[in-house]
Amino acid sequence: MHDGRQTMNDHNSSLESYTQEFPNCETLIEGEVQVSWKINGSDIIFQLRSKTTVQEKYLAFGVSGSQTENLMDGGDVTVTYINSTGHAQAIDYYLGSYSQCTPQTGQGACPDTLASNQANDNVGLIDFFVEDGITSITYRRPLAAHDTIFDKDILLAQPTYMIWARGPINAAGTVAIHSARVNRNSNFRINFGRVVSSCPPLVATVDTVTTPTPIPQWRIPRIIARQNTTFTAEMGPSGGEQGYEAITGRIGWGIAWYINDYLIPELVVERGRTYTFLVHGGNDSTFSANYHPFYITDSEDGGYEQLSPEVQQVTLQGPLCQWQEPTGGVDTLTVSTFEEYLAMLNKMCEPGEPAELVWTVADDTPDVVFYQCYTHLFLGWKILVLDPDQPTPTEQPDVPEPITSPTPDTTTSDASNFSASMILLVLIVAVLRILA
Ligand SMILES: [Cu+2]
Repeated sequence: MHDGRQTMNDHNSSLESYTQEFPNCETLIEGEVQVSWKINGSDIIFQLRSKTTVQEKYLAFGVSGSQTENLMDGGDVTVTYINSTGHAQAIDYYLGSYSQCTPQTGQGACPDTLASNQANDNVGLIDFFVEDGITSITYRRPLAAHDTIFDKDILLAQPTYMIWARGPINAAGTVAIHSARVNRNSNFRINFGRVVSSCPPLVATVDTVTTPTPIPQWRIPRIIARQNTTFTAEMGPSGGEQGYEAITGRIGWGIAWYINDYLIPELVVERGRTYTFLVHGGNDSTFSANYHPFYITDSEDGGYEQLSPEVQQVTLQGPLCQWQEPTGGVDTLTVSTFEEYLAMLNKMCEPGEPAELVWTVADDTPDVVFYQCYTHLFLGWKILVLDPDQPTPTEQPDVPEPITSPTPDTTTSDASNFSASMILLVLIVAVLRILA
């Protein structure tokens, strides 16, 4: 845990005036998270205080997307977190839709500056410190919306519907799906113009040595396909810490590919064989949250669209089939096996025939490739590629092995880094065809 003080002295205002007691306070999560504020001219200064702050976990707080309920969609929030180098961040976000940020289109939960190149980051970090086990991040934003659409007003004359959420920051540096958030029907409003208010004191828990309990990984069987085989590719929830995160060792968004009704199973294929993927990833490109073109690549990340602005010819789509958790969600930590989890899910399918990807594995295909989503990062997993005379490895390792990709850095937008991914992608594009 970072313990120290980081200060950004904004404008010429004195730090003293910012760090004196905040007259107003409201509880976001009882005993865990509080927000204090004060009005400073045309700005409002917020201080978020949290009992538990883990690096790369965000706390987002801001104005609801609706004036009558606590709605994430359309919300204008500030995402605060401590990054991997121990520095505080306070970033102006617009929650355009309930999906991962797609920087190319600005759709999803994006920083304002990615949501539109017309929009600005109107939030300024002021101060960050840890004291008595309580982490405080202080930032300011204008009371009045600066960017139309992407910012929302905070009114002093009447209560404002507010939203908050907590969750992980993903490897791309943007928010992943929340692990906790305000209840949509909670009628949570704050009267920012009120005179004075207080919260019960926030007391850090004095932990004896906290050894994080390892989270048991769901056992997802490999699909061994040493003959020509047809697979079905659909979307579903990523199963939280026991699913995608445990399997891959990284943070996803909250949805992932399901192959033959299994959450991101490892596929074992053979060079020279032909595999057909029946793809149900959604085909409405204007709705990026539900648009998941399927492709195979040597990139562990996927999200090809985010990596390359110029090549857009992959159009492998099909009507969406998506497994969904029941209303209210599932606490996956109480579910001991994937099979138990799947039994709780319902599958919703749009009408129509799936798209069909036909892939004949070439002799020079690398030993490990990945099935991914073209629009979003971190939705797929591994395909093990064997030679015809090579025996199937018998053991599935308990801990994901580090993947060594032949591409040195697949997360930048440097065009020179795409070549290795592209070679394989182009091979596949050459053989794909779409059923009418
Ligand atoms: Cu996708």
